[in-house]
Amino acid sequence: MRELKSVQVTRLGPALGAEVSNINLGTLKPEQAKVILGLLLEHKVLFFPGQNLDIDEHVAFGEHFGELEGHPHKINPFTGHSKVFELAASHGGIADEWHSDITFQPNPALFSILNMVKCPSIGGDTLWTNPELAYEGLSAPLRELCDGLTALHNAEPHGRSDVMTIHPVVRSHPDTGRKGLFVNEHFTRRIVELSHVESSLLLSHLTSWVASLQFTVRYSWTQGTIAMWDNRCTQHKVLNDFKEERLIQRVTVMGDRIESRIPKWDPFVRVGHASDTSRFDKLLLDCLSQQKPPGQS
Ligand SMILES: O=C(O)CCC(=O)C(=O)O
Ligand SMILES: [Fe+2]
Repeated sequence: MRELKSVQVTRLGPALGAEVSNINLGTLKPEQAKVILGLLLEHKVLFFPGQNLDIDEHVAFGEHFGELEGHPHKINPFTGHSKVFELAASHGGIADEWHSDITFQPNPALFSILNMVKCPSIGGDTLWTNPELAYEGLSAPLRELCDGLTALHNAEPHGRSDVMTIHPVVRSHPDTGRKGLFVNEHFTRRIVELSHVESSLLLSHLTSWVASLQFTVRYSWTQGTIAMWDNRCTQHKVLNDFKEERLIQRVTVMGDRIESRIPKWDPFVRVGHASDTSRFDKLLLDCLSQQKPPGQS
């Protein structure tokens, strides 16, 4: 109990993010895991500098929060650990587009827990943003429009365009009830109820709006830092501005359940109306034939 009281929390900005010290994640007790969950709800992304966990400690830390799952497409022979996903910059592992993790699956990642194994002496910061603030900052008519829409996400960045799902454009956090935008630059391809042209315009607005600096926090790494974020109410991206090796390992807590929302409108499909622009609707049609949108039986 004494150890819990001594945890120190320093906010890193008004939008989100806090650094937590005076806690040893390698010997975490269940009651301390509860404290971390409370802090995560409040700050959305937490940083624990100076932890220097080995792989087994990293996995054990993650298991306090639920079931872990390796990355569905990126197998990392290096770690030899099925639950640990690794990104090495020297092998192209730089996640430099805004995203939340694994949104191309019906049940995306809940929490991600990153170990900064090796960081460049300068550059390679990661940014997180708060999509709840971004949603709240939209005009009332645009919020209302977005509330009734769904979007197609797929794993095209991993060469798997065929792995796709549909999520609401706005989701409510199950623990806080706060609504946030749930479309991202990396995995979201199309708004289901809009035409291709309208979808591109709206997605481009929403994905750049969510990245507005006032909603973000930027973290400069030191080796051995653990970061943990809630994918239900954040997005992140790495700044690709470094030359030296940058190596991260991540464990992913699965189990996100996105509330099913009945879209206000039908999908934009024009069956039997083939034209030059039909190719833009192909992915949507393929997806709809694979699955029904949320809320439709
Ligand atoms: O390397 C980073 O800072 C973040 C990489 C990333 O997107 C992830 O681990 O989910
Ligand atoms: Fe990520």
